[in-house]
Amino acid sequence: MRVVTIIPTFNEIESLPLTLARLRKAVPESDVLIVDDNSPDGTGAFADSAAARDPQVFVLHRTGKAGLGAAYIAGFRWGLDRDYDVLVEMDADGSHRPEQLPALLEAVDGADLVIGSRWIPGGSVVNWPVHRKLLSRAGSTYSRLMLGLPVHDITAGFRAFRRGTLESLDLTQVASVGYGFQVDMTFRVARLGLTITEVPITFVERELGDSKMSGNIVVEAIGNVTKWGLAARAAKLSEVLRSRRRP
Ligand SMILES: Nc1nc2c(ncn2[C@@H]2O[C@H](COP(=O)(O)OP(=O)(O)OP(=O)(O)O)[C@@H](O)[C@H]2O)c(=O)[nH]1
Ligand SMILES: [Mg+2]
Repeated sequence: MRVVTIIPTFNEIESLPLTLARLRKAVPESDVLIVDDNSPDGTGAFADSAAARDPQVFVLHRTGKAGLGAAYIAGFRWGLDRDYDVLVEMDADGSHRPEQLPALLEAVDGADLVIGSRWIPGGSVVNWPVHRKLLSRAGSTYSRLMLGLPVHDITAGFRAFRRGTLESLDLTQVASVGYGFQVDMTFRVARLGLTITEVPITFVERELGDSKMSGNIVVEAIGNVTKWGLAARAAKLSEVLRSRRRP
């Protein structure tokens, strides 16, 4: 099984060196692709120097900050072109512990998508205030009910995809950024009837550098979930009405 772990970065010069070292130690068999959006703080240059030292580290430089979703899509294309069997999503900021990646990789043997989940038994969050935990859980519950998804941590960003899963999605259609991107991908995978497995993880709030998430991203995610949920219901309703009208 050939694995590539994709790490999107924007201004992660403080976090990336440690995260990369931990990942290479914890899962030496995984190649690593850093997708940097021309970070002004020198993250891209650090990534280049890491790639020069380590033949399993690769870098994709993009011209400017275009959001986490666009960075992952570019990373997926890169990995699919190079025949990886499993493509992993992982943050640079230390929130996703590389030491827990083996559990995701073990589960992806029997699933099309594995999500490292904070909100199932055994999962947890370290260093989040109560209001942030509530927001994340409420967002996941709302999305689960609205979209009818069997997933407890819908915005989670520590994931392992089998290549076939990504190949069966039309990646050009995925436009959302931030948390919305993760919800969008989950919804698309579930609609194809593919298997999604959650494994518990310990999510650690970033200690270094600044968050790139904003209120806009949260609003986009909630708005999209509502729109998609209502559209799915409307489609189901018109299906029912149509079948009743048939003699
Ligand atoms: N290439 C690229 N990476 C990004 C962009 N926005 C965020 N990232 C990276 O995506 C990962 C997650 O971003 P964070 O800012 O940590 O977002 P978050 O984890 O949801 O929010 P926090 O909990 O506040 O850290 C990090 O590795 C970021 O560097 C972007 O526009 N382009
Ligand atoms: Mg983070």
